[in-house]
Amino acid sequence: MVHFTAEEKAVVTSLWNKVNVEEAGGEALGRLLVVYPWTQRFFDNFGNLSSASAIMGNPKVKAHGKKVLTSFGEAIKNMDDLKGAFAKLSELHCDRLHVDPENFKLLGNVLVIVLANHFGKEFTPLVQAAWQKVVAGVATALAYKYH
Ligand code: HEG
Repeated sequence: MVHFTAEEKAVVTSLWNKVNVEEAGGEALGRLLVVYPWTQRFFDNFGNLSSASAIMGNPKVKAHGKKVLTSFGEAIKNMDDLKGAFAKLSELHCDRLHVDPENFKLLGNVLVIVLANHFGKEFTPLVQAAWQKVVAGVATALAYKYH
């Protein structure tokens, strides 16, 4: 499992404290659905996903993106035990939702791009490196209960 240095924890936490989970969550989930359109199959009850602008403006996408990113915040509080923090959600995504765990990696990388867009120069290579570890750790933790 990934290990985070004190410095990595500090840069990750300090950026996270400035993230608007509603805005960034909607943007990350929306971009996932636009860039990797096959991910739309999990959200067939979300209404109009017929174009990039429909997806980015869809209130259900925004609401679910907020939910996902709020839950992602648990990672920031539990960087020493991502597996424990996401054990229940891993079971849910495997047993009930049947989400292919490859999608967790895709969402993580989209989230990094959203953060890079938002924070610009503040998102230095070192900050990015720490965040890539977080999103990879969350993807591994969410896949852990798959069988
Ligand atoms: Mg998942 C539900 C978190 C990636 C598809 N996701 C949920 C819920 C949470 C969550 C907290 C609500 C659980 C509940 O109702 O008890 N999701 C979560 C995280 C991440 C993630 C933290 C990755 C960082 N999810 C993810 C991806 C997909 C997906 C990549 C599909 C491409 N999630 C999914 C679906 C639902 C949830 C289909 C159920 C949505 C609903 O119908 O309410």
